[in-house]
Amino acid sequence: MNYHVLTLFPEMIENCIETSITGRAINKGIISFEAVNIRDYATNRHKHVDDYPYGGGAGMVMQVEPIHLACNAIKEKAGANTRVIYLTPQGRVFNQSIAKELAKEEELIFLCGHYEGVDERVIEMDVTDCISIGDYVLTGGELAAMVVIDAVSRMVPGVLSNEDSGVNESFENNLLEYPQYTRPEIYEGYKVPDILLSGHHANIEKWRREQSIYRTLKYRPDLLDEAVLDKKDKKYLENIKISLHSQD
Ligand code: 6GU
Repeated sequence: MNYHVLTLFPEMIENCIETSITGRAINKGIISFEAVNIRDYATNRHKHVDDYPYGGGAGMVMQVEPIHLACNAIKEKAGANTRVIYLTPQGRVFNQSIAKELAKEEELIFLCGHYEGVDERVIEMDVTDCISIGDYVLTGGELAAMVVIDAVSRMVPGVLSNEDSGVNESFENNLLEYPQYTRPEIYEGYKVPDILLSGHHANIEKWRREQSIYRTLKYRPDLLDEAVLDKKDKKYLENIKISLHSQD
């Protein structure tokens, strides 16, 4: 996986991606990235990349030309059909299934906007996907690009050291993850659930499954509509729904 990030703040991307698991994946040669400074493609003397909006209004708009030139330069290496993802609150809301889908690509171009956004012709000419990371507004697309890159990278084979750790986790099958504990067994009176110390694997699996369902019902009931549940799961769910109702 090769990421190309178009940005006015390349150091923001570099600092972030070179840290932790994505940094290790770069060192292992599984992923690579380049942060491309859009300003390097400014054609005017002052290296301006933004201007006042036609029709008036607040703020500045990023110009089409430097972005288009930068995009074309990247596509020379990455291929003309490389997807160009523009991070914008107007995009499709990012989720785990989009992360998995993007992880299948070999090259991805991310465009980070600033100011009041980019000239609409960039979207018409170059952008293939618009992605938002949620219903709030950021000052720029860099953090959103990093969120997407992080989530996509961990779906690229070989990035996670234990391949398993990408399977039994939140949003897999639209269920939240079960709670985890490690030593010590008791901390300031707070105990690890007995079942996890029992050594009884089938019971532990059952408990974890039920915890996943319970948490999803409690914190993200919207996910349950899409969750794949078997007969036992459904029975458990009905029972906890009844007992939660009797509590209110
Ligand atoms: Cl992708 N960009 C910006 N600027 N703000 C956002 C966003 C993206 N997603 C949510 N808010």
